[in-house]
Amino acid sequence: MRFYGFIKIEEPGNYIFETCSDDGFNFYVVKYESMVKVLDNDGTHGLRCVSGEIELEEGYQPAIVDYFEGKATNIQLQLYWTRAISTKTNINKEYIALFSG
Ligand SMILES: [Ca+2]
Repeated sequence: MRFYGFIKIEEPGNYIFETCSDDGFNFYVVKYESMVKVLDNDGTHGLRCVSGEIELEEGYQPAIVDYFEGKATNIQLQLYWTRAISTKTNINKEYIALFSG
């Protein structure tokens, strides 16, 4: 099922959304007249969480939600958000170590 609506943004900036759903759930925001997929948790699955980040302007932003229920024995849908405190940067080499197999 597809639902159309709005999300109210009081402060512009980057927002991190997270969903935990059973089963499928996709979340889109319409930016510059294009659907931007923020969360992709599609398909048939048990409770599974995914997150995504998007920069949003202040105001009522058009939002679209797809929800799909596979087995009706287990139904869960949670949606969270938080403001991203800063924008993404390159990871400094002091903070990451990788070794070849
Ligand atoms: Ca289910």
